[in-house]
Amino acid sequence: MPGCFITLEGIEGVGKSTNLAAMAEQLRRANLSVVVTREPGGTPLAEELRRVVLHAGEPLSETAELLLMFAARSIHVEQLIRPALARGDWVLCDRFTDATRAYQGGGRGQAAARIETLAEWVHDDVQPDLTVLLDAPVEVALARTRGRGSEDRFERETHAFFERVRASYLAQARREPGRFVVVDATASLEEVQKQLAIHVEKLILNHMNKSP
Ligand code: Z5A
Repeated sequence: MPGCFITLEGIEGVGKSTNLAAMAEQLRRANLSVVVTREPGGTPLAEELRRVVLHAGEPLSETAELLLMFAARSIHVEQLIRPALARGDWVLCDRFTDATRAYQGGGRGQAAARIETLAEWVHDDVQPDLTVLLDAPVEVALARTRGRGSEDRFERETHAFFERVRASYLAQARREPGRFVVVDATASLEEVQKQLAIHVEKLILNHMNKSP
């Protein structure tokens, strides 16, 4: 039976990396085989593209940024995500195409139709079973990452940019309530992890009920 694909989304600082680790631990305790990965990146070559897109040493057009995100995604899906799901693994991914919809679509203003064409081309057969949107006001999320040192191209963006990204994420969650769960990331870490554990448990049970 194919595995399960869970993605974590949200603006910078909402706690994706922190909570991904706790979710992976929960799945392992349930004796499931887990692959933890991230975007952009996830394979050596896709990580090279991540470095380019986050730390380009020269101006990068919005079109080039969008195409680099999907180039990295194409490598990641082909080399890691699709084979892992085919083996029956549970794949936990820190960001996926919803991030492109939010950052390149909502944030930069790239046309939704263009993004959907690329998404269909690159991973029509690979879609998340569950997407957790960790949501917090921009000032709360950004305050958590302040003082971490050198900033990438996105971290240098304006408050207004992150407001557009957050609004796009929330609109996506409203459009696809069957796939998204929105978790209040301003709650304590303990409370956030309690909420996430409930959603993961539900998914495990649903998946087990589907098995032949
Ligand atoms: N990007 C894009 O534009 N298009 C795309 O298609 C994709 C990505 C895939 C890199 O992403 C950039 O790529 C990203 C969007 C763009 N840039 N931005 N912004 P990334 O995911 O690698 O980078 P990030 O979002 O900047 O990650 P982050 O800053 O590490 O955020 P996080 O993983 O969500 O947060 P965290 O590291 O788990 O937590 C931050 C701190 O908050 C940490 O000290 C925690 O202990 C603390 N924390 C976490 N939760 C709580 C709660 N509940 N209470 C209190 N404190 C907490």
